[in-house]
Amino acid sequence: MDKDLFKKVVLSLAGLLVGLVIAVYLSTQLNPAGGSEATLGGAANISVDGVSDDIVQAALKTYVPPGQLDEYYMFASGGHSGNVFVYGVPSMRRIRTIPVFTPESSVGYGWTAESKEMLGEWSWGDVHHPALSETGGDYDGRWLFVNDNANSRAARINLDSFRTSQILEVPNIYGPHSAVFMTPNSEYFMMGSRFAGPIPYGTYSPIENYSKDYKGVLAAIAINQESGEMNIGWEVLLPPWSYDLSDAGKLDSEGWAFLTTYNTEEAYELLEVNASQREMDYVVALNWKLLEQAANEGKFEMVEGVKMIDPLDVPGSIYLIPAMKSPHGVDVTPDGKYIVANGKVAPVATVFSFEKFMECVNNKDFQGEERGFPIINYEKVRVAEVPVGLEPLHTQFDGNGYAYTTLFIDSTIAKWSLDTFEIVDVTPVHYCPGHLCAAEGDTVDPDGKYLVSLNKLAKDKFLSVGPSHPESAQLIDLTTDKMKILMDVPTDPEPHFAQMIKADKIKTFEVFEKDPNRLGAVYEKENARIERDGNNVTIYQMSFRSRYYPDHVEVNEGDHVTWYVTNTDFDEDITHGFGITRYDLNMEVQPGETQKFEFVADRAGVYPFYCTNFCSALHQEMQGWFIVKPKGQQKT
Ligand code: RUQ
Ligand code: CUA
Repeated sequence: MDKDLFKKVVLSLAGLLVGLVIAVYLSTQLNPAGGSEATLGGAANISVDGVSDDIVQAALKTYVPPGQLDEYYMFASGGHSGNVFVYGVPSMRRIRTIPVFTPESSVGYGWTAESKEMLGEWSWGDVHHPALSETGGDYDGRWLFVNDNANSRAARINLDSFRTSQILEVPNIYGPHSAVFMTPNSEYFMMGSRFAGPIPYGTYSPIENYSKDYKGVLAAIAINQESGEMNIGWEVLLPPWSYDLSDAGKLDSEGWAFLTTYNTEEAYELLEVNASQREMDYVVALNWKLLEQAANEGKFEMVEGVKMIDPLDVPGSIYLIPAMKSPHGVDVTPDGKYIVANGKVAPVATVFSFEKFMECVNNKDFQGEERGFPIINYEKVRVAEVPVGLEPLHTQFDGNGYAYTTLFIDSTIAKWSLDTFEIVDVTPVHYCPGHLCAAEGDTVDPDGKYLVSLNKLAKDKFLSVGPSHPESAQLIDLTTDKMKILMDVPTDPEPHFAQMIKADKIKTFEVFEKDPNRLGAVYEKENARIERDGNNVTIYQMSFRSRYYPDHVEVNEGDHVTWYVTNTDFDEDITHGFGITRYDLNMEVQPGETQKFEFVADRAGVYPFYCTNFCSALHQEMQGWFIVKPKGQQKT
């Protein structure tokens, strides 16, 4: 028997067993009313009294038995928690919280010297949109980038360690909500502004000068292909409109970026009404390769240390495509041929042809201009207005020729054909979906297996926790003709966008390697030590099952303390914590890793420290004393 066939047989036998266990369990739990026969891989019929066939099938499709792993990772934005949440699909188990813009004491993020420096002066952030790195328009599993809509920052998470490794402040942008979206070979990710404001930061201009002095900005953040290091490549000035979540062109449309806008009315009060006056706003089509070239040729001014390009100096870099009334998300189809703009205030998803757009550009076939940018002739580029329903927000793809659009007001997801532009299926979701996430659903090669609806409201879906409820995510099966909801899970605020990547694309490492050149690292007891240089004390400490070495440390009140801890256990998952009581210090040190605290010992007394991660049978004994001698008692 060949290996694959053998695996299939083993798996279907295992599946059968699991199914039987569930069936027996369910039959003991539920009223025997009516009955159901579920067919398991054609191998057996499972009849469960009182349980519909749908429920049995859904349970079988989402149950990941002990010892088996999920097929996908889903990285979901944690909104104003400042975090990223990692789920396994199809089990929808939350595997990890990755702190990004907010301190998280469970891993010492915000207390270690390195993470404290990364977080800088801000104590919160607002993560909206994750973007996985790409090669050839497909996820490659190297890095995940996210935006901070509140404090105009970008962050990189290394996917070999699931840790935030860099935070970059992006000047000149007020609230980069239209972010982050990735170019097909991770040359850049882009960040476009939600708010307009005078630049640089700190410039005063009264609100009446909105149209003249307030600017929109898009930043192109360049990615070092070896290290993932982010640097600001260049920025481009935009009209003072609001830019929403955008997408980069791919394949046919590679080299372009598409941003939806609202408030082209340039209203600065009562936006709810005044920003919805026009029947049409725009999709801004931006030729990033041309702008990159302009940056290389010196066609920019330096603003806050950043190359700022005025697009009017680079003819052909920006075109406006009329799009229906305050559109929200814009998504490029997997083949790069169509651009789908979701209406928000109009009940349609509008499909534009990239080929026809290029024809208009080449023939200078415009219907006018605004703020010096040519307006493309709407009738010539629009191929369909798909009547998806009320308040369409975002669209994803399955790779089988279908698109899926969330309808916020209708509380549904509409499935429609990219060939006939007809709606083929609609499923209710609970409730008010914003984004949705299909398996690799925004790449050139979507998997089409699962879809997750990221819903803003979850009233009555979970046990009540008071007036405010969690948000909800619903897993939907895309392998059947009709979309089928398989399960609901609660999520923390706020599920904006998520991306789902095949699990085998991510390669994590198991332990930090021994590196005698690493600053502060010690691996042998004879090297562990406390050094003093005037008021500066440096501690080189080891942690291993089940002690610290040294396990008491004495300093003088007022000393500046640099405290390195190296975990010399090179076993996967043997993490030691290190918390100093009543000194507001806590960290984790992963296997083989060195971490550092820097602080001033400004209070005298005795402060026990201990290991906060349960690591061994004698974990409770893993402790020591930090002793600070009062000023008056120190010898000079
Ligand atoms: S945009 S819910 Cu913040 Cu992601 Cu559409
Ligand atoms: Cu080390 Cu507990």
